[in-house]
Amino acid sequence: MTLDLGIGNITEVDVANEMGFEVIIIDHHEPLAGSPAASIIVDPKQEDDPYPFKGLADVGVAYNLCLEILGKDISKNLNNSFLELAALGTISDMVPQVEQNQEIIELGLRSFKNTFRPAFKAFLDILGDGKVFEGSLPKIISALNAAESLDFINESYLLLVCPSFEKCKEMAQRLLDKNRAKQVQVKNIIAEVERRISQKPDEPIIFEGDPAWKLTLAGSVASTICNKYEKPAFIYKKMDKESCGSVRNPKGTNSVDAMKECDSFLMTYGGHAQASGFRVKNEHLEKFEGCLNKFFKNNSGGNAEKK
Ligand SMILES: [Mn+2]
Repeated sequence: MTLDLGIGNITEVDVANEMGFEVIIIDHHEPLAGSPAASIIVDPKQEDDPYPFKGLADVGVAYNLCLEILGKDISKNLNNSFLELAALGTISDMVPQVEQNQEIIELGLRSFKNTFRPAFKAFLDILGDGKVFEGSLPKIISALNAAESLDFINESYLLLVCPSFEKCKEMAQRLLDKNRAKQVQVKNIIAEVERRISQKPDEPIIFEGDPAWKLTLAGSVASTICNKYEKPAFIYKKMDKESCGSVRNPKGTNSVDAMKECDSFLMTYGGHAQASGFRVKNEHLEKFEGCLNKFFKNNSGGNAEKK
């Protein structure tokens, strides 16, 4: 079962099928050309999908699916528990806070104030004597985002399902510390990107990568750089043979359209107009960058009307 990805992974789903997996995709990203051969695909952005609201974060899609599966059997407490998670996920995915997103956030945060979940109690205890205050949510969200996977299990998951308050406090503190360290690393990468782009101020995009940069930080770096310079920002980690990166685009430009245009150089890509990702063979990096520069030279802001 894939969450928040899969709609663009035609090849990977074929491989999974060959290996004997049954694949279910629960995604909210834009479909590319063709759909993967999964047995079930839930994605409101599919062309023939009748769901009226297309702006859900993937956590919102998952929440709706839970309601659909559990039907009337869902208890008030379980629903509140889901809503707390859906609210946090919806806020952190930075989707527009309208329609069902707004509803999820409102109901989820109402429940959050009296949360039963030891993990959230632990955060609130560390951050503000157990009470919710103005800045507690962003702090909790960034801490959960700073988690890494240990043996393929995400630390945030382990924290969110941990029943012991004392243990949760240790884990929450560790994530808060990790987030602080991450902020320092992000700042250092941004400084390096800015040093490099000062040499070439006239390029229509910012396209920078390095073997030393952590892929998990690429999104944060790209966001800051894109906001500051108001240019599409492609930030990647260069590995032995391939590079993998995150993209952030100013409003009115479309990163997925740009990569569609340049997809002959790419291994995979996908996401949203304003935030997406890609994987590319290192020998194609230069051609990919050239193609993007050409696309954005010809389409600076021109896509605003299209969407
Ligand atoms: Mn997403």
